[in-house]
Amino acid sequence: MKLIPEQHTVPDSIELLFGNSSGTVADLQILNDDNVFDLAETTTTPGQELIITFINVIRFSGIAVKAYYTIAGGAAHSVQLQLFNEQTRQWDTQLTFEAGSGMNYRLTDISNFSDYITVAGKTRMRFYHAEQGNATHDTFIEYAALVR
Ligand SMILES: [Ca+2]
Repeated sequence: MKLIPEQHTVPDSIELLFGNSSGTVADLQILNDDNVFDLAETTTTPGQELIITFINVIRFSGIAVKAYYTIAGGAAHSVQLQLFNEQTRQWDTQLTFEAGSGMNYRLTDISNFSDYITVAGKTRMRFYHAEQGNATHDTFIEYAALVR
C-alpha cells in the first residue's frame, strides 16, 4: 500500500476588518500545534470579519478548518465561513459555525473551485459574523487550508 498525503495550501496573509484579534497568520498554518488565532467579536455590525488570503492556488477540492465559535450567554449567533466567488463577486457560505460547536477539524468539499481563484492565483476565505457583535463572543481558529 502506498500512502499519498493530502496537499494543503495554507494562508499567506490575513486582514482583520471587524472584531479584535490575538494571534498571527502563523497560527493558522500548522494543524494541531496548539497555536490558536483568537478572533474576538466587537459590538460593531458585522461583529467579526477576518479575510484569509491564499496565493499560488491552482486548484483545490475542499477546505479544511479547525475552529469553533463560543458565546457566554447572549443571542444564538453564528459565524459563516465563506469563499469569495470571482464570477458573481459575492461571498458564498461554505460552512456555518453555531455557538459551542467544539474545536473540531472539518473538511468541506468544494466542487466549483475555479470560481474562487483569481487569474493571479489568489483565493480569499473569510470568517464572517453578519449580525451586530457581542464582546463576550469569540471564534477560535486553529487551522485553515485549501485541500488539493
Ligand atoms: Ca495552529
